Amino acid sequence: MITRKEIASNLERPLMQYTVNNGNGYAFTCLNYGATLTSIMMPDRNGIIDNILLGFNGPTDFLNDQTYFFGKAIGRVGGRIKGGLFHYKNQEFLLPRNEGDNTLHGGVNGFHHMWWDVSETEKGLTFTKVINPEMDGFPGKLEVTITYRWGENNQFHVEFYAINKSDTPTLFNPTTHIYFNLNNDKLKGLNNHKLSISAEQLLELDQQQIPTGEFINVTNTPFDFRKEQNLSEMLHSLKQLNISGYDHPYHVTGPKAARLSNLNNGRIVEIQSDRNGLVFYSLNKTHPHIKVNEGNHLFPHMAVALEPQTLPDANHHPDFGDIVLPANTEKKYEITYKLSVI
Ligand code: FUC
Repeated sequence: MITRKEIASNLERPLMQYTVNNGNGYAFTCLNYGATLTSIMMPDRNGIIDNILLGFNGPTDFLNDQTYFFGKAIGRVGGRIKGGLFHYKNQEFLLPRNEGDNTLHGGVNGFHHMWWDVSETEKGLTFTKVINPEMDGFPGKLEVTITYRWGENNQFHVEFYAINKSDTPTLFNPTTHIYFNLNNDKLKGLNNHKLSISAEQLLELDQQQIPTGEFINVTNTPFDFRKEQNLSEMLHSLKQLNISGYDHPYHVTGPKAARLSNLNNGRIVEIQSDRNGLVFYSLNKTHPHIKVNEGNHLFPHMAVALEPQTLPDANHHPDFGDIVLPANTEKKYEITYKLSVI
């Protein structure tokens, strides 16, 4: 069942909120701005139904955010692009720079900052947009479709499809920026969480968090999540090395990218994707005046973002994967979140 309501009418477009209920306590809610996922509700072991995502306190707080990207669709390209540059054959394209000289999460006018047309399907929603270079600063006219839908056994599916409807090449490496906190009481932060990531390597980053091109082996480091690990303990060991938290691209092998579970209440989220990267961000820097969910103040490590994508800055590193969408070509990506309780 799908319900919709208008949240605000005094904006460029009416801000609409949609809830897609899958029954038995499972439901997701999103906005037509940023294709933002504001909640995924699910039960725990004791039958308590709660939102497993972290996001702003009120739906209008999601407007204009350029810092946290809570629940946002990210594109055309997730992560950082060195120098905000894209070279193709003999051409050079200047991309929107929004973090020093670099491009982050599609620039200020990326997917997260756009109004989307929404249509309802049987168990989901489809967001569509025709994006011209004047709108976001990337080359090429891109027709984008994002789908959020329920599948079998409470699997939540995210699908990205784009077709380059121009004679100019462009880049396409979208992701979602949902942050998970599986506790009912979000003030418990990442306590009680266990995480595994199917990766033997992560990318080395420079001072500006741009990949150097080198891979680092996780063995004997606090980056080793091949076996599931207690997240709070791992954050503690990272701090012993004077690293404030996780903000790292993992090189994942196989379709099962990661698994997050809660020791206390039995909630499990398994993330599957067709990409070779997963950015693990433990929400390291926060402003204390920000209010989230039911009105609590945001604090560091209150939730975790696990962003499946092709390894960041791939357009400068052929061995990271291919994110170029040449003229008149199309591409589809899929992320599945398997939700369950033990
Ligand atoms: C992640 C990080 C960034 C940024 C953003 C909100 O993708 O890699 O550092 O802070 O999320």
